[in-house]
Amino acid sequence: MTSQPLPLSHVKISDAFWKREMDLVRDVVLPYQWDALNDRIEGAAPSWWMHNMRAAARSVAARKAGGPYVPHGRPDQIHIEGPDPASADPDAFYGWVFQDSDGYKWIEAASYQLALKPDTALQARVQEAVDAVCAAQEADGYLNTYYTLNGIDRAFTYLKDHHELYCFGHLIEAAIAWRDATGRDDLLNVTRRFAACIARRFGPGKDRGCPGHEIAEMALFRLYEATGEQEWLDLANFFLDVRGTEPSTFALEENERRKREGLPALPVTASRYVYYQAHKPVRQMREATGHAVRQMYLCSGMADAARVNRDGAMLAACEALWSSAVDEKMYVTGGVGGTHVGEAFSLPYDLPSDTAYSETCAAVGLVFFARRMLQLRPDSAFADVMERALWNTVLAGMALDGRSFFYVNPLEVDPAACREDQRLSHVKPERQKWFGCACCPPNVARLLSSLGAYIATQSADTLFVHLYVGSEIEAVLSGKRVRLSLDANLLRDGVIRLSVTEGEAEGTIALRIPGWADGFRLDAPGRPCRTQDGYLFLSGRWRAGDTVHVDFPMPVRVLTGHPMVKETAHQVCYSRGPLVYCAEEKDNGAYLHLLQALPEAEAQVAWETIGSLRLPVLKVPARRRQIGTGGLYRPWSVPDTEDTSLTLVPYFAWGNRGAGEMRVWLYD
Ligand code: FUB
Ligand code: ZN
Repeated sequence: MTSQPLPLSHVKISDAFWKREMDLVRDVVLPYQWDALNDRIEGAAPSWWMHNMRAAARSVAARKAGGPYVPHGRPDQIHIEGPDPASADPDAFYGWVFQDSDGYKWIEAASYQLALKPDTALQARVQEAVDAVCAAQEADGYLNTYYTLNGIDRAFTYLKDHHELYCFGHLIEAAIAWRDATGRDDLLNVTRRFAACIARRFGPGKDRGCPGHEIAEMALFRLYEATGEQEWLDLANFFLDVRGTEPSTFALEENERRKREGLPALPVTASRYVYYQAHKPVRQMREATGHAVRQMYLCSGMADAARVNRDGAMLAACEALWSSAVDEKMYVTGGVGGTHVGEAFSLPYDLPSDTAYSETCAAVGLVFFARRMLQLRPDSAFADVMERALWNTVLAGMALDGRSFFYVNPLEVDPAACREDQRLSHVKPERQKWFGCACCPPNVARLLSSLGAYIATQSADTLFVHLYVGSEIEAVLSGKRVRLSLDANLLRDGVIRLSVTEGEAEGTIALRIPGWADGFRLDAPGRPCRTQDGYLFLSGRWRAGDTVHVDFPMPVRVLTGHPMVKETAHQVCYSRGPLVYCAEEKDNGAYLHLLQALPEAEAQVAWETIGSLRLPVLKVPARRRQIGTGGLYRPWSVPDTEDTSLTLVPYFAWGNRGAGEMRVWLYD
């Protein structure tokens, strides 16, 4: 029994915490990011997004008027360093080959906000962005500013690294969101024309090829489901089926490039492309490998394929990849990607805290994958991970004031080491205003703005509630429309109240039993109830006024890592509900590694203000090891310690009070 997310306009978020996050995205993050896309933020790395769109539009217009093609001729670079925007060549491309995608994500995020609440000023801004994209489209439908400006004859010749299909995927997501929010199909038509241009080139009996950075797959499934147009389903399936087959399309294109550079050809075997998840046919994949964001996006597309095509072999691969990613390679914060070398998954159980990569986008991708697995097979294990990634790493990616961002999400930080030690050069102890490679900030914006699509999914006769985010939900149960009010505040406790506010229908409401809950107390007199796969299935007739209460007790939990995780040996971390906690220097002084947790001692919940938020912190009895006297190596003796009490803050809120040390794992 598969299920579908509800339309965004059918889930009105009222939750005290999450409503603020969503409003922050609308009121602060989107305007800020619009300025970033237009290179108007002083002291921040330029985005070049609007610059590149306008330059491409001029190039296209000049040719439409009969002028010659004047490429800037650097079609082999992955990044073109720009000068100060004020002195930039107006007709040149600057930034990464995937720069177009930043603005597409912004259009998508802004459109989700428009779907929730009309806003003339925001809509006008998005229209400006949409118009800029439409104007940059080539006459044959091709749309990518990097190749338009640097050498259109090289389009589609280096899919492995040059991200045209990645930008295409983000364009699809933006176009559907914009159409759904406003009814305007300008961007969707442009997207269809680009999709048709791609489908003329790639497909059975045409060129073989697939995205070097996945996302087009899941986006094409969405395009197919949004339009019913078969060709996009065919293209999505083609990209998945070609991936990892012999001879490797990535090797073939790499060899073409090498030939141009006078270099000898490389073997064309797929097995070399583990990093790109193109080392074997996708249905044979069992281990999460390579670049973490790519892997998560591929898994999301595979899960869509498993559902849409009812493909059992694809589902088996998804289940195995899920288990590899989540049971062996995920941080306690729901982050994935243990190594900064290639922003990638490392070996099973290799989860270093200080050199962690745990890119914000990879956690966003894990949320995408989890929701798709839930659509295939409701199992609370998927929702537990979705919630963990969302509440911890995704939220940590953005400052509480919405004005700065983390790309990398370490579990241990020493700002001095980050400054001095090259091995930590990727770890920023403070959130940044923007990035030259700015994939993460707009990814957080689009996920938070579409949170309603993750809270619940529905099948013909069942509404599954996966996330306890207070909201007003309009669902269809066995063909009948009902309105429900979901009351929750997980910062406070695990008490959930679900009431029917309008309508009458027969069917089932399935409430997730969170993995963090210490059992549950259900109050639903007379309502037939059973539990399965971590959900509480409540069935029967639902009428306005019906109310169900569930208390999911939310004790403080002291966690330890799997014994094979070397990094967490003899360490513990604290969590409560979906939140993982960490110690910061601001509350606990420097040298956090000298702290010794006392896991058996009781922790207390207290409320403190961080930024402008009242948040639950933990007060935990602990000991502080004394530095004492003696040299670098000393005779062992029972360590001298001093009793102390630690203040632990939610991981998502760390780094909002200036730079300082931070640790999630404490020695026990
Ligand atoms: O390559 C596009 C995006 O930039 C990736 O998803 C991120 O990991 C960063 O490399
Ligand atoms: Zn990113």
